[in-house]
Amino acid sequence: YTKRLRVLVDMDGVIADFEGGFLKKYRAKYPNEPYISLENRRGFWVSNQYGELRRDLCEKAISIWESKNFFIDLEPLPGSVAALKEMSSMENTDVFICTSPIKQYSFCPFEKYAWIEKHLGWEFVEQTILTRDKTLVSGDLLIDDKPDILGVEPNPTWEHVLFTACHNKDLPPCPSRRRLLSWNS
Ligand code: BVP
Repeated sequence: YTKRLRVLVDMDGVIADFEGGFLKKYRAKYPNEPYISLENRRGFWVSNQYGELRRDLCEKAISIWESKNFFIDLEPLPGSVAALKEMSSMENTDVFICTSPIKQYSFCPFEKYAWIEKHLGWEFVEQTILTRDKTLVSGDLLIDDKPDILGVEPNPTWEHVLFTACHNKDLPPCPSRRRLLSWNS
């Protein structure tokens, strides 16, 4: 018996370009408002940084990802589709997509499944876990761009591999945590 490797892969910021999709639709909807370039993004929460820029921009930012077609229109991040297909074709390896939907549930959960079918195919819809608490999901690795992944389970089974994104690229190096720079390099 060979132990299988279970890899959990986050969606927004790891396989789907949430930050790029957000900025494009925000600038289209609010062409006269200030914005934060991807180069200057700091901190996981887009809404927090926009709220710090000007108080009312927090809700304007939120209105973007709460809109219909926001999640389905996201572009895949470079190399992500090929990497997921290649990983799932490897021997003794199970790949799951593990993603947290936003609380406004009108469009996001449906569009996440539709995105996965569109870009990765039906096989991956079966491998999809929607949860607001990733500490409850067991796996060997969790590839995720969020620096702090917390929940009710204090000792998750997975090792968190931090996927580099515009908002976490300048975090002080943490020797105990592995990083994945991109799917291509
Ligand atoms: O569905 C995404 C977008 C949303 O949180 C979810 C993060 O999921 P994971 O990547 O952890 O799986 N989201 C929400 C806000 C603000 C809400 Br108020 C935000 O600033 N950034 C963000 O990604």
